[in-house]
Amino acid sequence: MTVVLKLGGSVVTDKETPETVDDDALDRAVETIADADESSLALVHGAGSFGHHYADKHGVTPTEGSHDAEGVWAIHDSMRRLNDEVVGRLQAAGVPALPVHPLSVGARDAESTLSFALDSTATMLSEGFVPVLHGDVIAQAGAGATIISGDEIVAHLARGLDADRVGLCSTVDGVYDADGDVIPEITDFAEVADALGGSEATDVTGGMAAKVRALLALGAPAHIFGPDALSAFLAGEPAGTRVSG
Ligand code: IP8
Repeated sequence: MTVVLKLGGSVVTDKETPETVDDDALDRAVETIADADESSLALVHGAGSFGHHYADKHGVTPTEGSHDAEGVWAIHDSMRRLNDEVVGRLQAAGVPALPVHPLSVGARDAESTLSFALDSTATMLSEGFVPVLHGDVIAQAGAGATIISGDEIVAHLARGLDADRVGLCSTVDGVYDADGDVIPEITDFAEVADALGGSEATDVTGGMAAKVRALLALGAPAHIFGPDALSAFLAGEPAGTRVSG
């Protein structure tokens, strides 16, 4: 059973204060992961108050690249420091975590098609480690370097590792309907298009419509849930909204 789990940037950092880890929330997530009996787990974390701050400062987005090496390094370095923090706390809790930095293993061509070597991640998993990836900057042909979000990495890992389950742990309890209740299951975007702003809703900030569409296109069932449901997700139990195309 291979599980891909993303800890959202808003879960592990204090989004209001630049470069600040949310100690309590991260420790709680780490403890839950350490207590779970999951033998093949790949983790991804978002940027929160680390990478987004520097991405804004240097004007780098998933579609706007930069050739300024110092700026690109500043974005990557902030994510590397957050990754160090996550890996260090996991190891301290007994989880055999190791870092995988997307800048060093991925690239996009001029049409934005991603190539992302999974050898290191897959081999870590088969050797009993827990690879920990993160949103990052990656080189892009003709554009310098652009942002790759944690969600894009999750989708790539889910397909490339043939994941059995995918989880997105964020600060919301799931996908909400128009009345503010969590929708238990989504199998078709049309079911939730109205609640999420319509099927044409564009999404440059990683909003819910884009997440749901991307998850529906995966081969594996995915769950969107809040931190309280993390242990249920890791135990294979229902958690938040199940998205399965
Ligand atoms: O928080 C963004 O990743 P996300 C990555 O998963 C950077 O959207 C470096 C801003």
